[in-house]
Amino acid sequence: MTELRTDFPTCDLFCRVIDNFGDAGVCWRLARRLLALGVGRIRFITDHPEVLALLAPDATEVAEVVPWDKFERRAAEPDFEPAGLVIETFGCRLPDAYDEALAKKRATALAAGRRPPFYFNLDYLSAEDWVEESHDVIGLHPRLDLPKLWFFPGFTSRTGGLVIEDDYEEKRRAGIARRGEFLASLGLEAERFTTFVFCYPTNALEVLAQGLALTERPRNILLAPGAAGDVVEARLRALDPDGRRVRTVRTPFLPQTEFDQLLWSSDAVVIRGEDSFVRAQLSGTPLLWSTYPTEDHAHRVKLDAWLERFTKRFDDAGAAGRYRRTADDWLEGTLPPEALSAFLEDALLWRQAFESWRIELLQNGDLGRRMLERAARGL
Ligand code: TRH
Repeated sequence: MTELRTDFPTCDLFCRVIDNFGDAGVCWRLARRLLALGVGRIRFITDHPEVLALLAPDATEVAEVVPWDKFERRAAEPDFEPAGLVIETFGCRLPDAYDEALAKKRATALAAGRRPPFYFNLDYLSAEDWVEESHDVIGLHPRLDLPKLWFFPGFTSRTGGLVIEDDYEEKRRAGIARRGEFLASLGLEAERFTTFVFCYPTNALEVLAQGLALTERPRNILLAPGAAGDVVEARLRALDPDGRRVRTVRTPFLPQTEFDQLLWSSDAVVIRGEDSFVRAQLSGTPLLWSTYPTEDHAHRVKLDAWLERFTKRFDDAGAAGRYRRTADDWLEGTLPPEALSAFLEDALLWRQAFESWRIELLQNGDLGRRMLERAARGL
């Protein structure tokens, strides 16, 4: 596919980190994608540059990374110039001084008959039906003449799609071919069934450890850094002290550009959040989703909405029903260890649906491209 040539030379992308890595992870993946599509220069404004540095050690070579406070002060200076493309993420609210400078730039451009800056708010990912109604909707500023477009990533053609690089398929093929080499670099045998686990401390970790260790055929377990991995690792060592059933490895925190290799090297994954969840779906590796837990239980609604769409991809209604129960019970914490182990044993059974879903997502298209095409049309 040919790269889109965009005529937005500059972009300001705002990212507040609520917790964990997902806010910066989603924003940074999009930033890279926009640069690949021809945006000349990105200012990445974040209140937690250290989170970005972990995800992308090369971030400052790729974009101008500006701490939020510093940028807020800069935005109040009289000669400050906002970018032509502005992306607020997850309703993080831009500094007032920035909104004012942007409204001024807009007024000047309109008066001169030039294209005004384009202002997005990019929201969280959800498979819920209401997303299609809220996507591509203009919101007005309470005080200023500063319209902003609500844009939602998503799983259907009536949403913005997911970030998918043009060379994703090529990279995936190469990554799958590298599986043996990658697992060997971690001291693991490639012939073994391999599961990557990146979940939350609030998940049913005891069940997970017991289910992983419940096997006749020795398994490889890759555990991501973090508290959940610490607990599962300790339990696996207790359940299988001589490592006859499970060979457990803690993976280092890989740069985001290398994260896919964990998914391409696995036969099944337990995956969390938003960005990792998307990458797992694009990989086609059968997954159990640890939806980001919220106090209002929105995570259950999110999982249900996703299951509703995904399980349609199963050819076999019985398998679809079993998958749905497994996924629901995993999130609820009611999944018995035997069922967790059976999910892994039956990975081949799920593959067809995950492959078909992944193709659908690829065909549905790329969020970065959709944003630039939409911005080019103006408000
Ligand atoms: O880290 P997450 O749980 O983040 C979030 C946040 O909590 C956020 O507030 C919430 O809104 C969101 O979940 C739903 O999960 P996520 O989104 O998958 O982000 C993890 C990022 O970390 C992702 O970009 C992949 C990256 N990563 C690496 O680059 N290397 C690694 O080794 C690992 C384990 C992750």
